[in-house]
Amino acid sequence: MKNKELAKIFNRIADALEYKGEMVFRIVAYRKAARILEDLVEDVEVLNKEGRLNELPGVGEGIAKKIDEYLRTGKMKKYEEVTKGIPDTLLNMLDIQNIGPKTLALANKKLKVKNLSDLKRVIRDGSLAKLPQMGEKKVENIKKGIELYERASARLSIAVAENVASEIVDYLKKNTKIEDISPAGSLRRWKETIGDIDILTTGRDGAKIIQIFTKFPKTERILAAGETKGSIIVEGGVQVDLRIVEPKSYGAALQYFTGSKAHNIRLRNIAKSKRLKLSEYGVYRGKKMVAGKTEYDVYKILGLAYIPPELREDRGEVELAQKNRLPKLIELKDIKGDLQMHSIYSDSTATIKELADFAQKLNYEYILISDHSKSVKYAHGLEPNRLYKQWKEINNINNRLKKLKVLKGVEVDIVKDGKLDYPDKILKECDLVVAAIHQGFTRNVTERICDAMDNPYVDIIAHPTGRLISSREGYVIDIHAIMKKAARTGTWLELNAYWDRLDLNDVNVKVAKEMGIKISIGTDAHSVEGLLWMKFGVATARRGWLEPKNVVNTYPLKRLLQLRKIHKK
Ligand code: DGT
Ligand code: CA
Ligand code: CA
Ligand code: ZN
Repeated sequence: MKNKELAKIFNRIADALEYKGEMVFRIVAYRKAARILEDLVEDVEVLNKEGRLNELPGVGEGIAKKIDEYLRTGKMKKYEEVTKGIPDTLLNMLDIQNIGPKTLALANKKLKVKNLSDLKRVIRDGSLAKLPQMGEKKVENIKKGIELYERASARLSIAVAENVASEIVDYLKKNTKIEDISPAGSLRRWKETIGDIDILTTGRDGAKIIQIFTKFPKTERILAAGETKGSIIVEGGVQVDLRIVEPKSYGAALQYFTGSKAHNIRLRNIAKSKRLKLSEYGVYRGKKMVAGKTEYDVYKILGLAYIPPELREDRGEVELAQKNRLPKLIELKDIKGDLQMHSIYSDSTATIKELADFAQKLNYEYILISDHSKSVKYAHGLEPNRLYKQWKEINNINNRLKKLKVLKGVEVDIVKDGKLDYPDKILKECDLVVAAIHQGFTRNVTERICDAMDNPYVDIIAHPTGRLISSREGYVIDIHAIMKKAARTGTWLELNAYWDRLDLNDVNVKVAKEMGIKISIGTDAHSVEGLLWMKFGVATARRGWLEPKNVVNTYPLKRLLQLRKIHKK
């Protein structure tokens, strides 16, 4: 399938145009085409053959022609034309926060910056700061951007890691005689980013299993292949470690290799205090093995309740397990609906009907359509008349649906001075209102969000910190002040389940719970498949110790709507 390949090319065209200082509206079409192709489930070649490219929202004639040209000839004139003379290493740097295309072009012209190490050099020797309109402060910000960029590119997103790991697990199940198998490490703990993927298994012929493992079709390099351990690099530069252990040690090994290291250290100390020895092979009293086959046995003999992997970060879970007072964590099956998603009315590829049909398959009771409001021009935000048109469509769909209710909502923009992008008259008519910042990331964001929470119709603050895990640090805000205000006004805070946001994060969500704030998990889907991101939201909620009662979208519809702050006063 050439979908991803084409998406990359369109993104590259947009990068190059940006670098050349082209007008925004010329760039938007390419970015949109890239996004559509990334999300597209059908094969773009098939669509093209059947002459159905124009069915894709946002694919106009110009883009369709370019897709066809590329599929027929393996080339795209426009791409070659706009990227001519600009090295890839330079365009890659557009992903660094705080350095824009203009600065990059200037650095290239005046200081011959062609790649990241050039850029670091001109920062070190002070020459970047001396360029017109630069200065120390801007350079300081670029430095921070580079740090984040390097940190993020060294680690994988949970979504990518989970995908790779499940492919490998399936491959091993199909091609070898393994018994038990499970991911371990940070992946099993559902951390938001993953350093490397650890997989653990039992099986008789270790060497043979490892051999087959190294033949996984996406293997790029074999780092090690022994009898109990294999290590490979797969496409995209991801390292995967496979370990084979004896069945009687499987639980102890799973416990050990799941970590975290800090959690394991706590356990080892508890073992010591009970005159036991804990290792990856088992729990021993003297020479006698007293536990190891299952993780439950290991925790039990240490006097602990079973601790779910998402809690194993030494954040107080060990103490509670000793008292048998661990939280009863939320599970995916507790989720009764999704409270953030976009439709084709703004910047998504999915129609409301498609979203509703898919939500029914997920056994949801409700979904909230929350398209962007009018000021968010780049996302085709809705003028009131289009919102009303959408509501009519929702009414029609609801009339036909049996099990699911589509809720009318909006992701209303918090504009300059904390005002909202729609008047109360409109917000009042919504079933639920999500509010968020999408512009003016540096201007008194805390005050603006707090002002928005004073509005009785604002139910949810979406992605409260605004970070993007791979590329953006987030707004300059006082998250504690925002939480205090949320607690006082009864506003719910979102845990955005999109894997590059996960915002609020695990740590903040735990604080919010302790402050009595209710959390709303929303996928912020921009396509039908985006609804499946819910699992990353729930995993992060579990890492933040949330129970079903802390999360509003575990409640049945009637109760959910009663929980709105408007009904509380
Ligand atoms: P990552 O890969 O950086 O996202 O994080 P992890 O947690 O997967 O770490 P990794 O892959 O280095 O090791 C997997 C697990 O093995 C880790 O969570 C705990 C365990 N482990 C590794 N090295 C040590 C160690 O030196 N001491 C202890 N107690 N456990 C370790
Ligand atoms: Ca790991
Ligand atoms: Ca590892
Ligand atoms: Zn948003």
